[in-house]
Amino acid sequence: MDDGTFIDEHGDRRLRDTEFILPVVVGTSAWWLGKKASDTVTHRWTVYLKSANNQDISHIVQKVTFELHHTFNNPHRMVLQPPYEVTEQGWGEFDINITLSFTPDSREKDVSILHRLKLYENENTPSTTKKPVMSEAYEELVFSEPVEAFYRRVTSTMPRPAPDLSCQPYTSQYDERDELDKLKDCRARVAAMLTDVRKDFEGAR
Ligand code: SLL
Repeated sequence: MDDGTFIDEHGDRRLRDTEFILPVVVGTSAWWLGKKASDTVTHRWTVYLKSANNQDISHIVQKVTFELHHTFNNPHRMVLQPPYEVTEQGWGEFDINITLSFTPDSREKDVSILHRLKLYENENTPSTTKKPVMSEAYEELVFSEPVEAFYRRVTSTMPRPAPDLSCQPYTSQYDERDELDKLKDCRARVAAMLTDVRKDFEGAR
């Protein structure tokens, strides 16, 4: 009888046609040090990874490693518990490779996300010590046909709030309705553009 599961090549039972989605946000927040800035230290910054809906994800994530620029001491920073963040001081912007490892029972491969540390707003916005410069990106990590035991374990756990990040007050609160509105907006614009293109095309014939 088909119970919606199958055994993969490693002998793990997986759920057919099922997806487990983990929405996350990666970001940086940077404070300009103003009068306290020196040549080598102009900013204090934090790079972080959090669940997009502020839930504790430590039952899914085993560790998060942040690969900093080689000018930092021990650039390979491993964080085993939430909050998944690293705070440092420096002078320059660079790309940070963020690697997530999942709990072994997921049988999922590590996932890497590249995120650029942002210290400066655009040219027309002067630096201020009043609020941090933020840069965030939303990512959906999709586990397709997940291992059944893992899926049952993580979906039966009551969601718990995530511990606060050090830059918590400045991080965005992800709102699905906002995103849906943006998507609708995009679709409408694409449809309008297509109509224009079609009109031009018809006109040219
Ligand atoms: C740049 N390509 O030139 C980049 C490199 C490196 C930033 C930025 C180190 C601080 C420290 C630091 O801020 N490195 O060693 O304490 O802009």
